[in-house]
Amino acid sequence: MKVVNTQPVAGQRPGTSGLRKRVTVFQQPHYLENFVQAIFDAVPALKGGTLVLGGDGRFYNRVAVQIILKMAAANGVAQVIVGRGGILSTPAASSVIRKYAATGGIILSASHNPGGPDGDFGIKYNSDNGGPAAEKITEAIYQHTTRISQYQISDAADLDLDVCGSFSVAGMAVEIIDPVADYAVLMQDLFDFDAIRAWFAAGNRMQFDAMSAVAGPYAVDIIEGLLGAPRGTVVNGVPLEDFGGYHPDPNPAHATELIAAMSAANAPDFGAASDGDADRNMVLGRRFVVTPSDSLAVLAANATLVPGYRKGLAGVARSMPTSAAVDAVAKELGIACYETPTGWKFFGNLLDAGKVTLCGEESYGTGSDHVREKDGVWAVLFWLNLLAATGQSVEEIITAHWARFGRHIYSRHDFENIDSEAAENLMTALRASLPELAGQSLGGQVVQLADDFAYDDPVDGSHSVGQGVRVIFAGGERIIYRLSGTGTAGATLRVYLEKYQPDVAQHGVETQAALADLIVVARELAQIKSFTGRLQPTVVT
Ligand code: VG1
Ligand code: CO
Repeated sequence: MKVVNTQPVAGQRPGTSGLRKRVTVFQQPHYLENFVQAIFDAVPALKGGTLVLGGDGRFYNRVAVQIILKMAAANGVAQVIVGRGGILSTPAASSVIRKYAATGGIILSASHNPGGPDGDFGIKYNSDNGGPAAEKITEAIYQHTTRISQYQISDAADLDLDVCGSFSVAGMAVEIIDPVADYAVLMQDLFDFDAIRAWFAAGNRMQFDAMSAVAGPYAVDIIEGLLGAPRGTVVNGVPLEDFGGYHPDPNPAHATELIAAMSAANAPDFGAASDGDADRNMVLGRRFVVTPSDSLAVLAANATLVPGYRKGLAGVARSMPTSAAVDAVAKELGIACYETPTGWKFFGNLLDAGKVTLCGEESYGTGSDHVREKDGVWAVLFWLNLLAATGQSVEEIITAHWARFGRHIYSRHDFENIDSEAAENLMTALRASLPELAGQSLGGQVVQLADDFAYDDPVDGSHSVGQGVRVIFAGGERIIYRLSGTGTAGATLRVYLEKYQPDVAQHGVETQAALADLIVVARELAQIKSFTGRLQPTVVT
């Protein structure tokens, strides 16, 4: 065991989901070690406890796993459970933490950000409930990084990560597990695998694009293996350290191969994709895109068709920028609907307290109380179960949903990699304009409420401020502005746009056309062009 002298490195405050930086930043001497030591210092229970460890397999994953194993041994961790090859999807890590009652977990991922030597890396700590550590813990970790002077590490040899079994690193027990097995068992508890198997056997076809990321092994084992879908149903199913050079982000802008396959004349019945760490999902019908906000609402409305949710839902939750489609379902079901800040960590308390069963975000994230992360493969299996149980197509399910609840027309416009100072100035000016906005008419619509979203956690009473500017109109239209907390270069301004359309005759409209007026108002109100020099967003979802 060695004690290594070190100095604080600036900028190690975790963002929306852990610490994300360029790989080259993580490769700087002591950079990773400082942050990992700060985790051990901020969570004393890890001493003598069990730690779950794994990541999405991106470049630097294996190096980081070896370093963390040696540091865990030197910091007195009793046992580490690692996925074979250093692999665990984010939802699988969450399920393993819960199943083995671990003290916590370290997940190595920069999620949907590109990987490779010039790409991004990330690390985050999850607590014993399996979910992202609450803000007070991430803040404590950060505080430790600002005053760190030493870290502890063993000089044990590297462990072979590619064989399952029980091993030891400097006297600490290490259990290398199959990354898929426990997760696959959990999925079989929740979904009607027989019905889905029959759906495939009847000749229905699917394409699952794992985007050369960590969902590959999960999707292959579960969808092609247990559910009997034909080989080739999962494409890009082998995780690559650089995701083949692509953005492993399941949205229409980045999952272009899948969009093309689902638009073809002989398109499969169902399409799906997931992101770098397999917690996000996109689902598609034949020539039909489903927005994540609608997906959450449909899962909520139809949950009792699925064995794991047959008893109904305790409540639902969505992040503030996510559309109110699920609110309409909750109202009809007579259950509570919570509105939280962006980021999965805010769902943890609600799930732990049994206040909600399903939750989701507009950013292609959906999940339930089965784990404490959003879960891409779970969402896809939920949809497969609905397709099998109803015999309907994706388009039929969505259009029937709109007919029943109205359509919440929704889009997000991202302005990526803009100058950080310009982005801050834009938000400052916008916030300053809020007090005068209510009652004003913009583009013919009267502003009902304009504020900077703050959240009081109903379980632990914690108060989170500055969670996004919202401008809500009397007719229900909403414009939301936030700066991303997951990017690694410059700033990303996210503009979220929503309009409610109850009239069935109008449900077929093209999204951007239907939102055109609101888009103009949104850009003018925030003076996007004058602050950022940008006329158009770089990504539209
Ligand atoms: C984004 C999404 C947010 C999501 C977060 C982590 O954060 O907007 O909804 O929870 O990514 O998802 P931001 O701060 O960039 O808007 V993942 O799959 O990157 O862990
Ligand atoms: Co992710």
